[in-house]
Amino acid sequence: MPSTKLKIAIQKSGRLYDDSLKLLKDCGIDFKDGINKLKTEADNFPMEVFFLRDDDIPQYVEDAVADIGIVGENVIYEKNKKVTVMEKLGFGKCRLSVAVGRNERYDGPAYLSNKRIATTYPVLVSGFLQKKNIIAEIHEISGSVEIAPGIGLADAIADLVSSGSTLFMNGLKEVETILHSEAVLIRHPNLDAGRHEILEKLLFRIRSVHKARHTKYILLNAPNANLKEIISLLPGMKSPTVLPLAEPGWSSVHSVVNENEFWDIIEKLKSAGAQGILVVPIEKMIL
Ligand code: PRT
Ligand code: ZN
Repeated sequence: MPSTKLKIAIQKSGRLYDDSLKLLKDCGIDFKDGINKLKTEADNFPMEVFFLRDDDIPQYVEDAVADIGIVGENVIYEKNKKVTVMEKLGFGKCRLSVAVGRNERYDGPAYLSNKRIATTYPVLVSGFLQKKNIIAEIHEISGSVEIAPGIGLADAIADLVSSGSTLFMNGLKEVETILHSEAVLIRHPNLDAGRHEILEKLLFRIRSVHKARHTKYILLNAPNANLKEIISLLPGMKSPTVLPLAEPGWSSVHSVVNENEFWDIIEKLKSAGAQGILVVPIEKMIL
């Protein structure tokens, strides 16, 4: 009997391609990448990788052609397929926003009443309009949405925004956010036990990689007289490791700190007499 493999669908090329590959590689999964390929097999993990257009991924996962997939939330909620969202992946961040001409006076969603809105996201936009009790005309177009107001095709647009420079360059301003989106891992709603087990292994690795990305390993030298104060500043996984230095009266302290509190803690450590502070990235973090 052939052994079970988990089939994952990722974007073939485009904004999610590099980060999706990197995530799998950071999880220790090796395979040849997807330029001019439809699928490949991992060398060291029971996984097959399919390279597809992002718009098709929810359908393939609903149909169990792929067991899992990596795709933007914007695509999932627009396509409304029967898939389960497992994990936010922290890349491909953007928002689906409504934008109008820079010089328009926008005073709330009522502005959009009876206006023409160009978008590639008709489902999400009509959901937004319904929620706001606004009746407007949605023009579904397949690309270059941002030029629609300039050529008289629409009064407003709803499109994905990340830096905002596309809107700016087209004389538009962002006035409403319909959805915040990032890449997520999705799965078919009913995976068999074998595939489920592989997925659990993958999720465990993904979470270890994420934890590590937000955490740094810190080493410093502390005068023994201030050890207590310095240790109290370091949360660590359990408690910091303290080792005596060759020089009497000094210790080496090792711990982990969260990225968010990092600069704050460094300042306090310095004022408490810590010296030779080294901060190094952590590759994986198993809790
Ligand atoms: O060929 P395929 O169908 O697979 O790819 P695609 O062309 O449909 O998608 P792609 O690669 O452009 O985007 C894939 C996913 O990346 C999207 O579904 C989003 O989840 C995510 N993402 C993140 C973005 C953006 N940021 C983004 N800025 N997708 C598109 N954009 C576009 C936006 O449509 C607009 O044209 O970038 C422009 C705006 O960018 P800023 O930086 O000027 O604001
Ligand atoms: Zn697409």
